[in-house]
Amino acid sequence: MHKLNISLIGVPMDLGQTRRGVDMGPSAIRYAGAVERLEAMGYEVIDEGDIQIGVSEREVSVDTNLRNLSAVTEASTKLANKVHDVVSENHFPLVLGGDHSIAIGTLAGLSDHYENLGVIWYDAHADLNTGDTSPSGNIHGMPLAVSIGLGHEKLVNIRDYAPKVKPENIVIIGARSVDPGERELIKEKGIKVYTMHEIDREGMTKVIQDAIIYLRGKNVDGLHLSLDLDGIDPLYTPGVGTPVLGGITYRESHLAMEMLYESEMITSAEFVEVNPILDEKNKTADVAVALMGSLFGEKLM
Ligand code: NNH
Ligand code: MN
Ligand code: MN
Ligand code: MN
Repeated sequence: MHKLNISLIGVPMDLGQTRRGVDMGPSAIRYAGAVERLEAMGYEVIDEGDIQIGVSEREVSVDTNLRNLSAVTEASTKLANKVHDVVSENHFPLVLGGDHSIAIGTLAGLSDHYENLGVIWYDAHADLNTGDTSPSGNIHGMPLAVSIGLGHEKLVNIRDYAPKVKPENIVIIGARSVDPGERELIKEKGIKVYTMHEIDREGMTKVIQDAIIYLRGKNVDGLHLSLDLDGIDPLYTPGVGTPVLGGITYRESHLAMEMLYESEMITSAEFVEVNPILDEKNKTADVAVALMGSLFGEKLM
């Protein structure tokens, strides 16, 4: 991460799911001091402002069960173009959500800068649903499937190329709520998953060490961290739309971020699903900012 300038991009998106309030995530994370925290560590931070999201007129569609497909496609395309520009300027893109559907845009903007992009998906969920397997029709449960080229063609083909990521370049960490169709896809595509079982059993140190060795073995030339705050236990991050008990602890998450910093592999990141309306005193945004500190190399002394 070598002190690249950081471009902060807010994405006030809530159309990928049905709980209101997650569109205020970028404000909550800025309010929690993201810019100041990173500047205090010596980074130059450029706040690029927010991507404009279309109004949430309830989209009724006849040919798809995907909620708000057009509005999500439009916003994803704008975000993708912005992320693409930021990387062209050799800045580090740090994207603030917004629900996790925004990862569709982030990855679409990133991936054509790399031959072989890797992705760490830190999440209670696998986000590998398609229209056929989704229990909800919510696009925030689909971004990882879209990035490997599966799902609605409008989403899959943003910026006119697909797929964005190879399934074998993906590592999921923290999974504990996986739908049947997702489980099948994980097996079929050989996607690497560290569930809570492996984290409990081997410890976060071993999990991150293994993940790094695995991704180095794939010769990734860039590594995106997509961090869904619901990956962490709702004890620490209650302000998320779909909390799942039994998650990663606050300390384990810091350790994971510190080890990722030490790996010098991370080239972009996003922090998603912060919903200040469901939160307790901005706790979840505070955790996001604290974890950003560790991801960018903040030392305890
Ligand atoms: N798997 C469920 C779905 O597809 C829930 C997804 N919710 C998330 N994903 N928050 O990270 O609807
Ligand atoms: Mn510059
Ligand atoms: Mn997610
Ligand atoms: Mn999740």
